[in-house]
Amino acid sequence: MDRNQFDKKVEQMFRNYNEFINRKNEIAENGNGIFDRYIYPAITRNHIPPFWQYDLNYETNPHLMTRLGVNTTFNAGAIKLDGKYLMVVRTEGFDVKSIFAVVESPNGVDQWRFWDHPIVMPVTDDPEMNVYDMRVTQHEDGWIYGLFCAERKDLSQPDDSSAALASCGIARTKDMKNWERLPDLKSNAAQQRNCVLHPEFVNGKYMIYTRPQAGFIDTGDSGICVGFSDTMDNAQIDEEIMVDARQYHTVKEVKNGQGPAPIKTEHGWIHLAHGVRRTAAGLRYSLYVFMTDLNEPWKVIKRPSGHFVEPLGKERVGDVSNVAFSNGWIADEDGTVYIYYASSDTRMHVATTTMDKLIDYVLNTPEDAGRTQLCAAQRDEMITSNLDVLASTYPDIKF
Ligand code: M1P
Repeated sequence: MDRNQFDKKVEQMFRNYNEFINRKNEIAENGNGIFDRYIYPAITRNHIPPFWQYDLNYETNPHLMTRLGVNTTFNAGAIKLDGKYLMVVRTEGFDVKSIFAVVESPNGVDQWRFWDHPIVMPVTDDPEMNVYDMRVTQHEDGWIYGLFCAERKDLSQPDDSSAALASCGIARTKDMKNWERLPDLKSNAAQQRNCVLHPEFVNGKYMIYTRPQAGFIDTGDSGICVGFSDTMDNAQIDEEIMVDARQYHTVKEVKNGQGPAPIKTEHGWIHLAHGVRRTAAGLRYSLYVFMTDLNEPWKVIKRPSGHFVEPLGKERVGDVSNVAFSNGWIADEDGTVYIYYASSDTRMHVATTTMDKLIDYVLNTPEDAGRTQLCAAQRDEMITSNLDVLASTYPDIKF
């Protein structure tokens, strides 16, 4: 194309881009009363600025080709800072390397805009191949910590080109722009993924949610655990206590992992986690919620049954299908809770609820009755009560 066509195409590209990222999102109909989904995903690869992917120099890219493509935008940490809603998105390039990138919204729901530059995360003296799934914690020590998976080739298996080691990478910042890399977490586990820093000191120590793993994919007999460290400068946990174990015939039968840092309420800490089931179609990831004790956050005190968010409709399809995954949420001052979840390792979504509803959900959703006969009786009891309510209060409703 000639220079004139090139210039016009660049201008059109940015017009389309601005129109797209300024699009308003809307609550989808048919909510479940617990939270609202939205009609559009929050962040997709179409939100990536053109100058991240195209060489805009006519001399070096006269066909205006994508030079460094971005495939997916998912598994984002989240924080509200200086009145802005921020996500730290895992952007996966065509080269299959994940890069953390901050996106900003004025309202937590739409108009997400990527900061001009991604985070070029400093490395330790053992640089990793890949980083992903940052959990952002505003800790009471004054730092904002990002804990993420740092993945390296497993050099003990040189003949297996996919053998990898997952460990917990740690970095901290005050402004989400300048990151100080700290040594990776040391623990007794062979591998770690889904590690999250608790926002408060517990008995004077940093408390870290972990998910010790036997291998890169398999977790062995682990679940969501916690360990304690005297410092984050050289974080080390000597012992891990089980918080929430995997369980036969539940949404967390095969494995689970802590989502974002828990939210503190007067009743206890509310946790968002993912659970994994094995099906004939492969693994299915959904989100579930539980509450732990205020003073002993490793003790579960409430377990609403089943999943909280499942991959639904178009969310079910993507690079890794049938996955709902969350590592970010924001509890706002006005009581709104923004739940950021990724679908199928491909795109980000937002769902909104309120603290009141979330607390009601945790405190009043029945626990899993344990087995099918008891679950049938549990449901039948509610049906019987509802039929009474319908007959006495809503006699005109037909069903
Ligand atoms: O592909 C689904 C998810 O798989 C992993 O999660 P987990 O360690 O619990 O199996 C992670 O790689 C995550 O990024 C991914 O979304």
